Amino acid sequence: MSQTISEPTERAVQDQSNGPRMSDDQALEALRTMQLIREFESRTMQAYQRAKIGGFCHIYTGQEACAVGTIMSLEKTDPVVTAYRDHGHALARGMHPSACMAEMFGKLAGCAKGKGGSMHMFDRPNHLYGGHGIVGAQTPLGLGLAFACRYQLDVMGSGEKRVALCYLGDGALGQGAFYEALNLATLFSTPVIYVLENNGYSMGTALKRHAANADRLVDRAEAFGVRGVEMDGLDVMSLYEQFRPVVDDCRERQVPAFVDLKTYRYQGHSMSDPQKYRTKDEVEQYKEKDSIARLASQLMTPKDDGGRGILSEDDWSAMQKEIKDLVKEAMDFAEEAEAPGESELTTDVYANPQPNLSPQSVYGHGVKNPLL
Ligand SMILES: Cc1ncc(C[n+]2csc(CCOP(=O)(O)OP(=O)(O)O)c2C)c(N)n1
Ligand SMILES: [Mg+2]
Repeated sequence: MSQTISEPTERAVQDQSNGPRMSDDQALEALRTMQLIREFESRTMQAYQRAKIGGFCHIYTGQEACAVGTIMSLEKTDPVVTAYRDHGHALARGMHPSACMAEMFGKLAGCAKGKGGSMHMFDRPNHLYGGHGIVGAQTPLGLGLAFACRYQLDVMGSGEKRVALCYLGDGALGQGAFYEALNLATLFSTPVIYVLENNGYSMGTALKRHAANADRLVDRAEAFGVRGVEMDGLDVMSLYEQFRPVVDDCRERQVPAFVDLKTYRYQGHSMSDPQKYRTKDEVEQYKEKDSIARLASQLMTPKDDGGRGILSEDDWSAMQKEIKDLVKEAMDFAEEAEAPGESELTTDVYANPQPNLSPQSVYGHGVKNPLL
């Protein structure tokens, strides 16, 4: 059954009292990061088709404003955790495109030494704690990260109020672990913000077919005493202006929140999805509301006509070219980078390696276990 265009963006988006306006510099930065993600994803698809990338691979194109508008509202030390559609979050969090692409190519220079691949982007210096493949599994982890922030503040006297951002897809709303996490979030008063990237589908199942009371998903959070807010996930400036006050409030009061972002993915669920469950027309209608085209146009429109008037056609072309070159460099880097050696089979695998395991029991094929 195909989803109609009235899903999900025409569902009521609550009126929000807006926070600080996105500055001109921030708006340009948002445009650049969103375009970086788009270009990166288009190269990722090409590399996947050339069999340079193995395993599952989920493309973020269409949802760029979600990662960018929310991550721009954070401090650098706020922890972030997400699901498997994670390349955009990694880039928005500051991971270098070369480290991200090398990870997908399974190379040693990847952010997880090539052992995680597309679904497991991990970047501790930038406080990104994955990339998780089990639907909903990141939701208790988000709670744990927020609990750690609170513990460091209250018990260890860090003096730093932090918030944790935990992204989830609409499909993850069906996981019980999420409600266990919401329950504890209120009980323990943890500053976790659950960001629902509501793209209207869980694989090939439309939201209305998998979620009861789909027009009021915020009620689920409110049932646990967690504030729930709906926002347009296709307009990065308004998203930032509404999301930032939520972050500030959760940081200040050290409380949780839930944000339902209405968005859309242009590509199939993963690289192997024939997309029989939706029409081409539906995708085209969402492309007309494209978040990057919208932002570029807002920045190019003269002030007198209600825009920002800070970007010329030439500036925009130059920005696109600079990003194209950067992503091409990342591709070349990933292609040429060294593959992990056999010794990497056991590093970072066990926190407490068991010395009494025989090499055969670990590998079977007579490969020497360097830990033994
Ligand atoms: C526990 C579990 N069940 C099933 C799957 C298979 N699966 C992978 S992605 C997915 C759909 C999730 O959709 P959603 O949460 O909306 O995220 P989106 O792909 O739209 O970003 C499913 C069912 C899984 N990975 N984990
Ligand atoms: Mg979804």
